[in-house]
Amino acid sequence: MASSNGNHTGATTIRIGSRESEMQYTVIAPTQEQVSSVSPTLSLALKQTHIVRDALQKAHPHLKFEIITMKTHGDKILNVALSKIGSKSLFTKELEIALEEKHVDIVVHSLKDLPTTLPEGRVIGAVCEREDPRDVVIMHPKHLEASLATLPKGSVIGTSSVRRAAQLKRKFPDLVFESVRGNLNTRLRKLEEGDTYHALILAAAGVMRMGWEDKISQYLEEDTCMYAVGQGALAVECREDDSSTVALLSPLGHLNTTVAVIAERALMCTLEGGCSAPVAVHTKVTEDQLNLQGGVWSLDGSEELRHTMSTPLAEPDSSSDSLEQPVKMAKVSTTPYTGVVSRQGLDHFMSQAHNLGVNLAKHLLSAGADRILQAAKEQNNANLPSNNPNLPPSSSNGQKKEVEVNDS
Ligand code: DPM
Repeated sequence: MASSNGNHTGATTIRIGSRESEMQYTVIAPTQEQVSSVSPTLSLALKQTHIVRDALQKAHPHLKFEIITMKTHGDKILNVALSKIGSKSLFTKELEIALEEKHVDIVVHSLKDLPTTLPEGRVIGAVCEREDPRDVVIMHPKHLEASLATLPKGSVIGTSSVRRAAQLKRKFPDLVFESVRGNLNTRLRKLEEGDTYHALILAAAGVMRMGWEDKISQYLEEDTCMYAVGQGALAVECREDDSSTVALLSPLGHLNTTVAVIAERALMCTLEGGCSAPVAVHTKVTEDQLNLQGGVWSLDGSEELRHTMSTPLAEPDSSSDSLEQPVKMAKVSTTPYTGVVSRQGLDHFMSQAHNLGVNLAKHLLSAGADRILQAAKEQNNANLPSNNPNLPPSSSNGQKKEVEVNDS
């Protein structure tokens, strides 16, 4: 935790690092006077940072929270091929450095963008309550009455996610899947103002946080498209040794979300899938049980492997859904729970959830997931156009991979 005046006697300020807003301006009317009344459209990253800042402010009214924005490497070089940069932390590196050098105290992420192994000395201090984790369809204005099942043959669906493309190709072989790049604002503009895409597939959570709920045509259920590990949950990252900040984040933690994502991340970690692997999940938490369905697909969707497992979750205090613990009880333990801070009293649930993910992964591996994932990895590494998931995996055309623009 940082203090504005170097000690803790005055007003303490917690500094929150965020990717800079795209600050794309929505022009309300084309006249000169009205152009001055434009409203900035915040990026998803900054909206998410505001959500966490507001929750922290509510939990700690006496503290000050300051958002420090920075442009990340990935934001600056959107047109350079990924193969020339070769970095997965394109959008987070500057933030990681700022955290390490103590220029900021916390950083807000979409959990699905955080690797299952965090950099040394870093922890997820809180996983906030999950938004709707499903994927959704946003239709072109010309096709508002359609669904994926009724779109004409050959309709082009925009997504750069191999997970979405693989599952949907299997279900809708007559649709064509093409990469769509840019942040959420750019993608929506490409859909609505262009003639390239008939529809986009996006995460409901991002769409809702942008305030575009009324643009959603269809929610995809698990028989059609299972979601990504961690999708819909926000994670707050901090330094492992910064125990006062770890304690401060405690009220933001949401128990059901935390156990669900620990199971999902343990599955992903054991499968050794990265965030671009065709791996998906569907998780249900009931009062006393955690249910995890996991799946892996070949890139063209021809192979599918799914399995569901569950574990009992015995609640010592079923009336409370909060991770809040007295400050001095906050205990940090990173290794077993894929980066998520463990808190005394909840360790039991976290370990049950973690075991569930590991066991499901082991089951899938023994049923052939390793072969499917290895083949997918080789096809990706062979520099196949992963930004064009519609091409069959064997038809390498030598096209360079482009920057996978992360929306958050
Ligand atoms: C990751 C993927 C995508 C993002 C891959 C996947 C989607 C890329 C694309 C790991 N990160 O989901 O299979 O569609 O081209 C991202 C989004 C959000 C976080 C946007 C989205 C918002 C939702 C959330 C990009 N990261 O998926 O529509 O907070 O979970």
